[in-house]
Amino acid sequence: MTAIAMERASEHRQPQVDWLRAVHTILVSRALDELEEAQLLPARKVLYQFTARGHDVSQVLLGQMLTGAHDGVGVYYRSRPLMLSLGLTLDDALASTMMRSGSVSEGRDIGVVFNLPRSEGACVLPACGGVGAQYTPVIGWAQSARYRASVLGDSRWEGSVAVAHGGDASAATNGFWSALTIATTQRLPVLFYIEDNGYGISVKSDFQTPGGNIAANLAAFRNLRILEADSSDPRSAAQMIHQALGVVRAGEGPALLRIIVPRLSGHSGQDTQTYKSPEEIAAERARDPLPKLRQQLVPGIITEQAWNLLEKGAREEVAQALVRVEQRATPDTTQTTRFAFSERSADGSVDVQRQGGLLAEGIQAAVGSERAIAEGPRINMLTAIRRTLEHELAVNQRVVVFGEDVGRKGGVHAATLGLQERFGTSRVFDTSLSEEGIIGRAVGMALAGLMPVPEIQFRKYADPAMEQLNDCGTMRWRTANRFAAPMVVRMPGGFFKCGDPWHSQSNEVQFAHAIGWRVAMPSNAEDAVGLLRSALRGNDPTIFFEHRAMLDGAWARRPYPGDEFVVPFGKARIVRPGTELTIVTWGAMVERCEQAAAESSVEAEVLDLRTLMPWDREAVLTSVRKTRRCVIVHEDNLTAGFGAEIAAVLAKEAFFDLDAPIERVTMPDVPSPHSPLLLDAVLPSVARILRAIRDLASI
Ligand SMILES: Cc1ncc(C[n+]2csc(CCOP(=O)(O)OP(=O)(O)O)c2C)c(N)n1
Repeated sequence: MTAIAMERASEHRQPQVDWLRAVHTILVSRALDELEEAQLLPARKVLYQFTARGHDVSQVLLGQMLTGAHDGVGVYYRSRPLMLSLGLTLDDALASTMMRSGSVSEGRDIGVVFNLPRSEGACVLPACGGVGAQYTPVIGWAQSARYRASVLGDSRWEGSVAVAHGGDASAATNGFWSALTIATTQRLPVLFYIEDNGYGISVKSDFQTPGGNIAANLAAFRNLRILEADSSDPRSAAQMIHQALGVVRAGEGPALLRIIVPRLSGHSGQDTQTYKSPEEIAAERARDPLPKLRQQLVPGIITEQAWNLLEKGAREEVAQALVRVEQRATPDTTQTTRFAFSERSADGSVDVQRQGGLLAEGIQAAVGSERAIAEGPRINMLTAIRRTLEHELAVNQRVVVFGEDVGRKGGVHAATLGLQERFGTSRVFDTSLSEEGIIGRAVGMALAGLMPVPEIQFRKYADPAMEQLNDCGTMRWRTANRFAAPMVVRMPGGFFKCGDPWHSQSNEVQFAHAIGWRVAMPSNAEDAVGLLRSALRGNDPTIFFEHRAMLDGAWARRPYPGDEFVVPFGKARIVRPGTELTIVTWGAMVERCEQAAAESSVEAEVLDLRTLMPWDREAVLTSVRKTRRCVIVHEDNLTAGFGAEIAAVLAKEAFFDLDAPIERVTMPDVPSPHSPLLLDAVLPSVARILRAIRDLASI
């Protein structure tokens, strides 16, 4: 343990609870819940209400103990007392549920899905509506705390911890188990803080974990300290929270604290709790920690009179907050489409998010150059990717590369070969086999100021990570540009000699359709270098699709274009100029289209889109307006493939310029088949493309 960590650990031998402040926050939280339940929900001024009554006392105590300079907290929809304890103002809390401007999401997200950007003090990572989604980003934060202290030498991060706050049912989710595996195998400073109210909406805890006690079931889990507490004894609960945090803060590895709490009303405002008997409800009420806290503090620590004043004061405070919040403006509807991606202000400067990524910390990457300075012989796309990663790792200490088999083996495709040897195991590392864990961890790392470069071994295996990918993509928008998690997800996919439904999927359209992701699909080594570098120096999350057929394909080889070479997103490349027909394509189909165009007697112009989000509409429209005919070629399935989007834009924008229907040459709507014979029968072949060119030219 370092000196600073030891000092911080000793500070925490006794709970540092400011009882007056705690009681004040608890009472404000109660009054807020009561106001919403009794008035604002029936009046439809609040549309979603999640009471925290019963959960409030222990949450506020936890919040008071998160005193690290860079503690990271993952919360869920019932975390409002914790948020108030961490510094969320009463007005902002109420403005969030009432969907007023100046709130944490500007009315874009449910009012209990909170976040709290902080350059100093406990930072609350943007919460999600999905149960269990909070866990793996917290892991990324914890790993980054260690990285920033030990690799970047930033002592302010020493002793910082990450806390994941969830309910008992959330301990059944993939995210929980993924996070638990990573935290315990890597001995990360993480506290799993599980509030067990006995229910997930109406389903009892023994459907979530056998016997209903996750702490008991994890007793044999290695590298995990287990603690239990009951909120109806608030002072000893405070002691247990303090002890659990002390373990984690002292660098002794992760801990899990299960704390029993009553849920004093329905799951949400809509839930009438018909599934509970009157006896069960009465028993829950009897466990309300607030009267117990009063018994424990009055009169020894707080006088009866002071308590009563606090109670009255809290109700008045909330009533006054309501008056102020009702005067706040409703969110500006003209702004709703802003901040799906990083944006620039009128003066050209980036409208930087408050937290997440490098720009938020004032670190500006070199712009690079669009001029390729060809160096040496032609190299394959795989080497081009490896070399670009190597250079960016060398010039930017915040870049970290990780995934399954990425470390010692150098990746199953060999894209990271030798990188761990050169940069060490903190910067290039293997992960457990959990794609949710890989992407969720990357989210937490990006939020903690690193540039994560996770690898998904094969495109299809992004499926288990889709929740984290989607939540990452929407983060900037749903926090109204308070948070963003720029990263580059490398993802090999597509056919390679043979196909199969697991390793050969392309389905790039899924990411183009998801909100907030930039999508690159290079066809050759030079573009791979430029696009990867642009993404690594960018301010948005990016999917970098590495086509397996092109990684070592002869056609895709190009000289290395230099260490500063960048290709901007949204700029198509004219692979072959022509005047009679336009072929729009990307990825592995570019080579086939070029060949088909060369073999045809038609003057076909071949456009390689290079990126699908954004895609170069202008280049396509300009070409089609000139040639008046268009064939779109992609490897992905026909129905709702990205070609459908291009065709829809052309149908609207170039309707009167077209002399023939828009044609699509794609895979039919089946998965990629394994037998090369079957694969060849369905992949767009040079012959099929050629036929489409000829047919279209003859109309
Ligand atoms: C992934 C996902 N599945 C289902 C839901 C719907 N849902 C919301 S809360 C909830 C129960 C969660 O219970 P628990 O984690 O114990 O927390 P509590 O509400 O009891 O505090 C469910 C099923 C959801 N939000 N996310």
